[in-house]
Amino acid sequence: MKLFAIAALLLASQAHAADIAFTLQPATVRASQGLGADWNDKTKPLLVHVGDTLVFTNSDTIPHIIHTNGDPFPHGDRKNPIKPGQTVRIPVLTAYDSLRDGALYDHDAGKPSGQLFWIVAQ
Ligand SMILES: [Cu+2]
Repeated sequence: MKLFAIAALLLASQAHAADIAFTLQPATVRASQGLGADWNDKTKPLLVHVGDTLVFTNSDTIPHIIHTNGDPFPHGDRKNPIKPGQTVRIPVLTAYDSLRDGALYDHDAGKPSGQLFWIVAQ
């Protein structure tokens, strides 16, 4: 009975898994959209589920490293930034609510300078 419940949960979570695309626009575009330097709008955080894959495209003109403290996915590779024009697949591993726990942000820019990335992983 217990195994059945676990199997049902696994099936449910797999049925849920999806590729969630996010394109980081160039800084000039973000500014023109009223975002300042932020990567997206705090009032419209990117919604993902644990098990999904974030398909992140860097359409900005400079490389980026996504700063996290381990949630909802590991910190970006400091030696291998996401280059302009590059798309990477990032598995969403844990729940995280950036509205409650703090925005992710560009590792090199640092939190005080903005470049915040609002994401809610359920
Ligand atoms: Cu960092």
